[in-house]
Amino acid sequence: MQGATHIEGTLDARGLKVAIVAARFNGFIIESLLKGACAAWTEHGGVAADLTIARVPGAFELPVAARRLAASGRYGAVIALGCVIRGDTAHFDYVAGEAAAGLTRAQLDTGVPVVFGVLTVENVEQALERAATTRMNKGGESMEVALEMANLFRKIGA
Ligand code: INI
Repeated sequence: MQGATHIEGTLDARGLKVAIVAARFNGFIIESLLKGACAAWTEHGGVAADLTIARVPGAFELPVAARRLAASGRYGAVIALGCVIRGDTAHFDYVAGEAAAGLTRAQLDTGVPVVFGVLTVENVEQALERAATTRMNKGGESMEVALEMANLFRKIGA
């Protein structure tokens, strides 16, 4: 609407600090997501020194680490990368559900954007499809969400 104040975050990584917390479980998928996220970071002008990458055992550990990183006040956004495959586990619903609920809580508790870069898929094929490094994958998409949200919050201010 004309006359209204429109605010939107850009994808500019310059001057921003972002943290990624990545699970080691299903590591072959996670490394591809991480590659995608790092490629997007560089593509949008980010420098390596402004990016922190923390590792946790599995998706279930992502929320507590994401919350700690977010609460540190050092980052404009935090990205959680994980991969939960239904076929692998009877506790898929617990791991995936708690990761989603915990990451939501982490961002609401801290006011820092926490991006849900967790694949929740039926099988390895679906995971590989979403993690392919030949094009923008879930890791790259997650980085772009982090940049947009961090820049939006910079515009909104405290
Ligand atoms: N963690 C994952 O990230 N993905 C999975 O598919 C998975 N499965 O299949 O169990 C998984 N389990 C480990 C879990 O995240 C915790 O690390 C573990 O339960 C210890 O808290």
